[in-house]
Amino acid sequence: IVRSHSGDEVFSPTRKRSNNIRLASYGVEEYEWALGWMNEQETDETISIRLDDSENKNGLIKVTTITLSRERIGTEVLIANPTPSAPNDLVTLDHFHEPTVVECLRRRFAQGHIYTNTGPVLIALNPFQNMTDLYGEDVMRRYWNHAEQPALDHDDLLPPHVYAIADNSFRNMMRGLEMSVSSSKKNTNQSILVSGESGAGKTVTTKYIMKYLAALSQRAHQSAAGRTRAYLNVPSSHSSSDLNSSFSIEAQVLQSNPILESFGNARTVRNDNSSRFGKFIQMQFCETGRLLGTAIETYLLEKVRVVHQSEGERNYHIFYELLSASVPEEESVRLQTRNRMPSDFKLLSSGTYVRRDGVKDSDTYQELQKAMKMIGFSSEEVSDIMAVTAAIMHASNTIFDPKVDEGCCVARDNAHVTAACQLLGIPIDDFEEALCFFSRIAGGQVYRSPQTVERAKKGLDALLKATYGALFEFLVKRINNSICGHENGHSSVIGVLDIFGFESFTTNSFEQLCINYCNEVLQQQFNTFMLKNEQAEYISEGIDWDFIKFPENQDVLDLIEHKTDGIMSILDDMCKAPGASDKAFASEIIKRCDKQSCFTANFKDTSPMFSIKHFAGSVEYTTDGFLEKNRNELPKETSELLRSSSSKFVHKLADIIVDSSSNGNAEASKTRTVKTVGGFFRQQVKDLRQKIDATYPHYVRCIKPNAALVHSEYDSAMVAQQLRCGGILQAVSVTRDGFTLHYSHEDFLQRYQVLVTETAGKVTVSKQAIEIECKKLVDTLLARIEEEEQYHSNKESADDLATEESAVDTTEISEEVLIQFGKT
Ligand code: AOV
Ligand code: MG
Repeated sequence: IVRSHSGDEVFSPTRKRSNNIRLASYGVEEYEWALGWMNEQETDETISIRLDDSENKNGLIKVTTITLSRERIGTEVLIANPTPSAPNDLVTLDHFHEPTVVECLRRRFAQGHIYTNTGPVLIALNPFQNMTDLYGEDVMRRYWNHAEQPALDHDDLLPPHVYAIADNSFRNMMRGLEMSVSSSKKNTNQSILVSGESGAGKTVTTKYIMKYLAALSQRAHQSAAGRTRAYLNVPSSHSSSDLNSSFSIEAQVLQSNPILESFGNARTVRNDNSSRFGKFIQMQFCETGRLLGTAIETYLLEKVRVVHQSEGERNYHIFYELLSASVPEEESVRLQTRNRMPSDFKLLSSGTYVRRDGVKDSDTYQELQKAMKMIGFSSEEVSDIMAVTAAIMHASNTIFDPKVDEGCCVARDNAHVTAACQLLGIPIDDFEEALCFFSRIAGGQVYRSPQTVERAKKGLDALLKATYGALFEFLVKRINNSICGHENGHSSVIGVLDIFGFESFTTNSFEQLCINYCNEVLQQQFNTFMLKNEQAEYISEGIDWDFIKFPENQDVLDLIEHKTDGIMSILDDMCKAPGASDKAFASEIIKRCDKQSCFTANFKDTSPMFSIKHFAGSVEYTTDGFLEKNRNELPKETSELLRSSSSKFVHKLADIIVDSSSNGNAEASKTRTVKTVGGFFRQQVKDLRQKIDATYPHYVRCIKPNAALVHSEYDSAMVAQQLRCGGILQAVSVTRDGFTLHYSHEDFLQRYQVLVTETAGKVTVSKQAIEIECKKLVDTLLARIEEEEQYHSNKESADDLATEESAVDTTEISEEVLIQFGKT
């Protein structure tokens, strides 16, 4: 790209590219590519580049001129796109490589465009500021009008948006449903897979998708009443209140969010409203496009947060909400939390009490109450739920006094313990017995032994975590009971996935292994769909095509999930072995996995570690705590304690605990074979993959532009890391060089025949005949495009024509179509 004053604009590496991706060290690294200009006075062998320092916030790079051999072009020097270039779809870039994508996204971000298409993937940059104008009902309307009345709107190309993705999935589903009337084979289910790291905007994006789909459903309902098909030509004269008529199924589905967020979200270092669980929301639609219900599946709630939070983090929002000013006096009296502060409770004593994002706990408390009502929780249920939550808070303040001889007892002069026992409906003596003693059966005899203070504290933590986990599981089931459509009553599903992104911290444990395993599975799905299948199809169609290499991660998946020699199976075996330890587990995996190329073992400071080379970078895991975390055991005494409660609700929670625990009773074990946390999660991930494979997927990659969570900063290195982690660039290369649209001859004719008057109306049946028709159609279209281009070039040369109304801007469509057809 020749810039008249200073030569070509190029990207040049400022230093050697590092392969070591550490998501935890945001902002530390400087992006290794810088923008520069190629000077005109270059020789045959060398080029000289003037580096631009405007990108460097620290002012480290001064204006410098470097001279490089010409051979470096393509590796160390990459040609950039013209400066104003920041297209809606990166597929259309002249020069396509990582730095140019990073640069385009930066330009778009600076202009307030947070959404960018890259072929079929929508990139969403977190704006870290309120973008009310971007999501209003008028904007929704523009998107569905555009899709429904393309003939009227064709000069108004809408920018990329999460609404467009939602709209597209809905229309794909409806088109599929229509076609499935004639052929039962068509798959109508869709999925929208939202990914990205913590704080990138997945949950916010998911909520906008749900909101848009709910609004489309309302439209379908209204138009069905008017005997018009929803997704066809419907006049858009809805008032804003139409979109939110309370207690409709649409409104109820949206209200599941505040409940899940109060109980499942917390402030972390990276995000003030971080979801500490994954979710797959399956919205079920009938053939008219009306929402019938929604089934929510959740994954891996982070239970340890209930008893421990790192510095600068909070416990789950609900605890602070229960202490906020919005709680009515009689309620706080009942819960014995009146005039209490977060600092009064051990489980909230991390020292961080407020949210930085300005959201008030008193407001979210009110939203939660409203949501529970709308979903249909009875006032008794709400009061039971709040009682257990408050009991968990009170119980965390239990103090164990050591006894003179042996063991310990619960300090009785503690109002919190009394409150906890009252709210849980258990006598304080039983509470003490369950935590301060344990029983063993030997030789048919029951032996009762005292516990140390240390062990009693551990038992209490286990009780609090298990109870909270069961409460969360109860809430999900309860919400599903209300909003889930009937099993066979729905025609199609749009699944929206909001799940934890790849994680790599300074210390990584069992949770990170599970999360990263899930990401490997999703990455494989993405690779397979975007790259493998796509290219396999070109080859089977006999198209001349250079196969693009893409990262295969089956070896990593085998390493983790192999039935006998995978890390997870070895862990499960070790959990069953009596007296096994984390160290023994480490030795075993080293023995059995060491030969695998993506595995490295290393003992560091006596703590056994192993590294896995994930698709997004190497992660080092420490095996400390793996066995305990995977076992998910709750001492029998504590589950029996909850069973002895006078509250029916607490019994329900005890049942949930027993059912999900690995040492559950024989009855429960029969119904579920997988009992360890890892085993259960593996099964869930497998089911998820199967569900996704049975859908047409749409992808949204959320990207966090900076670590400071501010709207004004764009950290190129951080954005590049996230692009690499998502494998986006390889995928885009395929779509850029490949075919974005796939039609069977028949569908192609059906869709485009109308554009060519001479052939319109003809019905052709044989494959050969269809092929002939398609060829004719393509030729005619190409001729028309050429005519149009001619018109445009004439137009450009004639100044007075430039402002003419009739100059419809179809250049962009024409080029795209031309490229497609040209290739065909
Ligand atoms: P996450 O879901 O990806 O993180 P969130 O969706 O919770 O991230 O987004 C984090 C914060 O970024 C939100 O609370 C908003 O303040 C802001 N944000 C994100 N998207 C937008 C948007 N489109 N418009 C305005 N603000 C936005 V995690 O659940 O931590 O993995 O675990
Ligand atoms: Mg989230």
